[in-house]
Formats: sequence, structure tokens, C-alpha cells
Amino acid sequence: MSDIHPTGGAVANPGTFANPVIPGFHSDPSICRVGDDYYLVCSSFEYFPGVPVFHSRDLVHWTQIGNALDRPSQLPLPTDTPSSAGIYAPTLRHHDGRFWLIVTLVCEGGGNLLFTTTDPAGPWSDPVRLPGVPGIDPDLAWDEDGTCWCTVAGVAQVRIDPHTGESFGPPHRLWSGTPGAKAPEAPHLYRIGDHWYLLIAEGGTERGHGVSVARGSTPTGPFEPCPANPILTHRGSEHPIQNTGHADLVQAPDGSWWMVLLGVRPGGGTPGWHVLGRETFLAPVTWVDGWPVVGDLEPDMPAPAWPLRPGPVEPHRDDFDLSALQPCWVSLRDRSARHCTTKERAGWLTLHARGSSLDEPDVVFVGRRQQHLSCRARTLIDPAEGRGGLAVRLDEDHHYEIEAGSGEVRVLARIGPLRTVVASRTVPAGPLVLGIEVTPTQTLRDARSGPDTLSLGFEEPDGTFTVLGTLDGRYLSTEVAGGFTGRVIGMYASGGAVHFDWFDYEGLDD
Ligand code: 6LW
Repeated sequence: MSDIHPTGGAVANPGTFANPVIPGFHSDPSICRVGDDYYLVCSSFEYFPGVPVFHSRDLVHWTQIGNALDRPSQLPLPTDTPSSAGIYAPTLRHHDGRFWLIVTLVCEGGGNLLFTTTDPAGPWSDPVRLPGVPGIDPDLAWDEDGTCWCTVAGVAQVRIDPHTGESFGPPHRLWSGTPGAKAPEAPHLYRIGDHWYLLIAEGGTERGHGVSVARGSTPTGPFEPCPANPILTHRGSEHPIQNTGHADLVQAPDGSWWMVLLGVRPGGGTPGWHVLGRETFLAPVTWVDGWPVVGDLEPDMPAPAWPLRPGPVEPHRDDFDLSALQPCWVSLRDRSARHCTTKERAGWLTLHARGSSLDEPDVVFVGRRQQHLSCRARTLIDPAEGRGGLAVRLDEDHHYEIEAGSGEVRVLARIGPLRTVVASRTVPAGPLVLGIEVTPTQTLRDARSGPDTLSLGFEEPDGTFTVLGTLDGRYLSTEVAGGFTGRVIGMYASGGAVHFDWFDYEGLDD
């Protein structure tokens, strides 16, 4: 894999770049390079299609080229799959002329699944099941003689045949990470120079998160921990990027080394609320005495400042003129043409209700990740044949929505077990524009200030925007809701059929 000796003192040139490189709920990044092309995948949990696939030529600008799991035969998520179950922690590798993707499907009948393709944009194969590989966070690595090792959280390892899913022997414990640190997980095993390196996350995916590394002369160990562990953590620091961990390494064509990892950007007062989920960050890596040293996540910033600039995300308008939905759109657990189609009314997205509210796991929803701390979403809805709206969703128990139907619009809030109509207004019949604006907290009023506010409203016939309700964003944060996901903004149907002419998403961060 490596044409550079890690003790050779190769120095990456970090240049300047803005983090996160993939903002919004894009956790557990795994990366590989083929020639000049980088590919990266993330977890997708209860969303369908699953495992977003990104492409880049420079590690900084990423374009989503597809979703690896876009057919029910690849991703059979039962309707009762709770939020933050589903697809966890993929590993993406290129080996022997093919791309290999391994994930854990966390649900009844799930387990570790392996997929292959020659084109990461898809289609990907149907899954190969790995019944002999226990646990989460599977990694794939190949020895020089072609032996395939699957390493999982814990950290344990099984030899497998990746073509058939057969495993050979019981899992073999490799390393438990730093004594006293919880949750040794997210292992990735690499042959670099003379050593095998075992990179792991530990400390849990919350504020204690970190990255540690060990090395050995064979892929099966024994492994010697790096004396400088953790090689990356922001725990206990003032750094505006927190929870840093779950990393993967890649070497650039110029010989420099880089790490992709997850982190969060908490806002507001104490304890700090993060609302976009765990995002993908980039860091330069150098080698000292044969150990990786992780550089600054904000190389162009002299000191932590707030808000951080996110990686570039184009303003996004979707007119629903294409027969297939763009890859950024995700639904809950499944998406059937019967309930979600652009073919019924040309140039419109039509949703046919199944569940009657966003509280229900089978609600028909099409959304995209909120990728900016400050942003605006708008959609033109025709609710003549039903009821539906625009929502910001953290999970089925935490969401705000502006809903139209039966000649009225109303703002709804679901916070844990509480559900309420915040405000309602009679409106003239016919299509109307619904909108949500997210404004981050700039000045802390007191230590309890939330991270942001969400204003939900609609456009009057003269084009002015009427805010019907403004709500505290902390209730749509991971610190309140729990789990592994972030906010998703999108359209839903709660009765009959609703049509959406277009959807606009605009990031407003500086
Ligand atoms: C994932 C684990 C983790 O499996 O969170 O941050 C879990 N790390 O490695 C879900 O993303």
C-alpha cells in the first residue's frame, strides 16, 4: 500500500482548508484512494438509501456520487427499526481491482454485511453475510498472501473469505486499547512500511472520544501501543471541534498522509449542544519514529474561533424535474415508488401518506442533511389532495414541522413524549411556500442558552415571510435526543397525497 517509509520523515503539507470537509450528519468516515481519486463513505443508520458515497480529487472538496445501499435487497430495514439503529460504521477499501465495503446492520436479522463493486457510484452487489463475525465496526485488510482479516470493535479479529462470508476460527482478541479507556472501537488495520498499524477510537463517541494506535510486525499482532496515545483527542479542551475520533488514514499521491475523522461542533452554553450530528473532518498526518502524528484540524486558524467555516456546500435547489431523486435525498427505512415519486405530476415530487405524522416510523419523508449551522429551507407545496409539510427531524421523538392542509398551516413540535401544536393560521386554498430558518446563537445570554433557534413559517401571497413559531434548537440536538444521527430537513406527507414543486436549501454560514 505504501510507497513511503513512515520513519522516513515524510512531511505532509497541510496548506489551508476549511473543516468540516463534509458538514452535516456524516459520521464514521472511511476512505480509500485509487490513483488520483479518493472515495469516502459514512454511516446512515435508519435512513434509506444507505451509506452515502463521496468522491474527491483533493480531500477537501467532496461530491456525493451515490449511496451504496439503494435497493431493499441490500438494506432491508424493518419498519420497527428505531432511529440510530440500522447501518453503522462502514469500511471502504480497494483491493484486487474492486471496491469492498463492509458495514454492520443493527436490527433484527442484521449483522455484518459485505458488498463489492468496480464503480463506487454503483451499483453495488447484494450483501455477503458474515455470520461468524461478531460485533460492530468491521474493518477489512489483506495480507501480502491474500489472506483477508476482518477486525471489529473490542478489538478482535477473524480471518474470513470475503467472497463467501465464511470465517475461520473464533474471534481473536488483538488489543483492548488504553487501560481504563472505554469503548475500544472503529479499528482499521494497515500495512505501512515495515509494520502493521492498528488504529482505533476509544473513550466513547461523546466528549471523551479519541484516536489511538498500536503497531506490530504481523496483522494478527502482538501490538505495541504508541507511547503518545491518544494521538488525537479534544477531550477537556476549549477546541470548538469536539468528540474527535473514529478515524481512517489515507496516503496522497505525493506521499503525504491524511486522516479523516468524525467530530462535532457544539453550540450554546453548558453542556454545549451539537445539532448537525457527527461530521467528517480532515487532518494532516506526519510520521515521527514510525508513529503517526496528527496535525491541526484548522490549519488556517491561529486560534479556535466560532463559528467555524464549513467546507463548501453549494446552495441547493431541486425542481424535481428528474425521474430519479438526487443522492442527497434520504427517506426513513425504505422508499417505495408507490409512496414517493416524481412521475405522477411532471416536475413535482408527490408523497402519498402512510403514517399520519412524523412520530410514526413508517411516515413518508424525503429529506437532506442540515449541513450549516445557519441555513434556510423552503418548499412549494400543493396540499389540495392531502396534508403534509416541511420538517426538521432529529429522530421520531424530536422534530419540528410546518404543515399545510385543509386551508390552514400549523407549526408542530414533538419533544420527547410531548407533542403540541405551537401555532396555526388559516390560509387561502392552493399551493404555498413553507419555510424554516435556522439561526445559531451568536451571543450567550447565560450559561443555559441553546445552540440555535428555528423559525417556521410560510410566504404570504405578496412574498413576505410570516414566522408562525420560533423554537429553541436544543431539543433537536444529540445531547437532548441521544443517538448517533443529526438533523435532516425535508418534506413529508401526513394524509392523502401532497405534491412539492421544488425545494431550496441555502447555507448561510459566513
Ligand atoms: C460506531 C462507533 C462509533 O459504530 O459510533 O464514534 C458508532 N464511533 O464506532 C455509531 O456510529
